[in-house]
Amino acid sequence: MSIEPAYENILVRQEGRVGIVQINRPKAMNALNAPTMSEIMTALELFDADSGVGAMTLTGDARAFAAGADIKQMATSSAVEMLSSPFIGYWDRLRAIRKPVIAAVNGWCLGGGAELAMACDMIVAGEGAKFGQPEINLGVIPGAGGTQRLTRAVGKAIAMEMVLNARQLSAAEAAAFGLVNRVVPDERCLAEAVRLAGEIAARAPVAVRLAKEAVNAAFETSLSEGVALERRLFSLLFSTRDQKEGMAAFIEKRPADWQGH
Ligand code: DAK
Repeated sequence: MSIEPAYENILVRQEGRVGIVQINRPKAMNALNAPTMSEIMTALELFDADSGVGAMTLTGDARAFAAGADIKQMATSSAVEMLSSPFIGYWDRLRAIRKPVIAAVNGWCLGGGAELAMACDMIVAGEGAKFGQPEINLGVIPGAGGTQRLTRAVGKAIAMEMVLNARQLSAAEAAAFGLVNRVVPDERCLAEAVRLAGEIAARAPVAVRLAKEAVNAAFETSLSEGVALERRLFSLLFSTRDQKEGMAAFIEKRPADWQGH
């Protein structure tokens, strides 16, 4: 019998093969304190280890995906405390998740909240979503990958404006600049992210995991190293039953029956 952890700051459920994690601190605009980040990561890691789940969706509520790290919690911290804070480790744990994670963003997506969404694999945005790195207004800069992931996503010009001058992006701008995958009516945001996650979760599971690994490698390696990794992962997939099944199904003009091995 599996025992579900008791969560205080998130809601967790499953729809088909999609695990859904909802940040639930509405009174604090879903600000990300350490217990909330810990619970998010525990829930995602449990879904990652569950063969009944093929992809995950991470969301907030109608007003905020997350308004950043909890300012009240870190306001009096020292530099040494921030340097040695375990907080940043939660983003590393998110990077280590092997199945796709799709952020469904409504409302405010600021600071650490934007960094959390950007550390996911895709972002579906409601049309009223607002993205920003307002840390400069607090006398600091992004500290959980914002300067790096944002710049890779939207380019130097827009990233400079957002990080140095707290420019906010509307959902439409975020889509135009390549930060989000698609914009949908606010009330459709989570459903669209779950639908997209469900489509991916229905695909060959090992190929999906290695596809994610290969695309992420494009941000970490040189072109030649990345292409070499891709070639090894591609070849590795020929050891799976699903590769034999997928190609046989094409030749026999029938849907493939994926087994995940
Ligand atoms: N932290 C704590 N509480 C927050 C919050 C936040 N980030 N954002 C909102 N709240 C709280 C407000 O204080 C308020 O609480 P009460 O006063 O009712 O107790 C409640 O949520 C509702 O907020 P507002 O009254 O302000 O609502 P409005 O609709 O007027 O404005 C807003 C919504 C989202 C525009 C506004 O709340 C806002 O500007 N929030 C702050 C956004 C922000 O500056 N975010 C960046 C935070 S800094 C680290 C790495 C990275 C980080 C930390 C550590 N390490 C390497 C260790 C990340 C840092 C950040 O994210």
